[in-house]
Amino acid sequence: MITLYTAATPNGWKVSVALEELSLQYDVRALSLKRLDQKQDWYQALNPNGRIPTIVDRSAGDFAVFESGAILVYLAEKTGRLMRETPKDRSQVLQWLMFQMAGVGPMMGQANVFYRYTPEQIPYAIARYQNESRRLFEVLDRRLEKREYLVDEYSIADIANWCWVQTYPWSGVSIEGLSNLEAWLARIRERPAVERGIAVPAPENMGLTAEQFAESARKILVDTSVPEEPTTEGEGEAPTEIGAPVSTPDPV
Ligand SMILES: N[C@@H](CCC(=O)N[C@@H](CS)C(=O)NCC(=O)O)C(=O)O
Repeated sequence: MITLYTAATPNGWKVSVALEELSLQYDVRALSLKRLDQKQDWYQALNPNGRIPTIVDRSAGDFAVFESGAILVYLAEKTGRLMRETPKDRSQVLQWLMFQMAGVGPMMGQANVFYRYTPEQIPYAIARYQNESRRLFEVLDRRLEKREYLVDEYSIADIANWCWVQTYPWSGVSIEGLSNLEAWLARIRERPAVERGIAVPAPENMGLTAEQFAESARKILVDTSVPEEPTTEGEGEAPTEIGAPVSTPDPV
């Protein structure tokens, strides 16, 4: 059994999609990013970075893994699935996984921050992160020419990239003219495990309108001081007082 600490964001979905694809048994602890659950001591003992997602593998001596890319590799190695076998193929899966971790995720995340959440509009920052995201989409599109998946067979590299790229409208980045990318987005979307994975957790944000979601995300960024309600979720002793985070939380 695996415990997944998560929230309804692309980095969280990467793990719930992989767990669904692998038919692994897991239970979900939904963290409220707005309430800063991720900054609590009990959680940072599992994830020193104070962000979601994290897994704890109960069948491996309560082994905790943080960083979504590392979690995907851990799950692939645990099951021998969603990863290619030869050293060269495996390297290619890792290359496209790292491409997501170091490029697509951070760039789209910053595009979201400047396009959606900052109270002040900074055109240079918006353009910089949207253009860089679009450039990365073009790299993916070229890679997917005559390929169904990034390393030919569906792998953790596809899961990682797909969970971010499919949120392109939220980042305000166009996929116009990128027909290989568009076909790949649709192909993966059809997978039942993906459909189940992106419905995890039964999120606080689900059922919100786009405007309500944006407002909630803006509050995470701008109002970082005091939680509105006490922490009741998660494991261990929930402290009665929550300190201000050391840095501005990043909602996605
Ligand atoms: N590199 C990390 C990034 C994790 C991350 O940025 N998570 C965001 C949600 S997608 C988060 O927890 N934000 C809340 C915060 O920064 O406090 C990973 O891939 O696991």
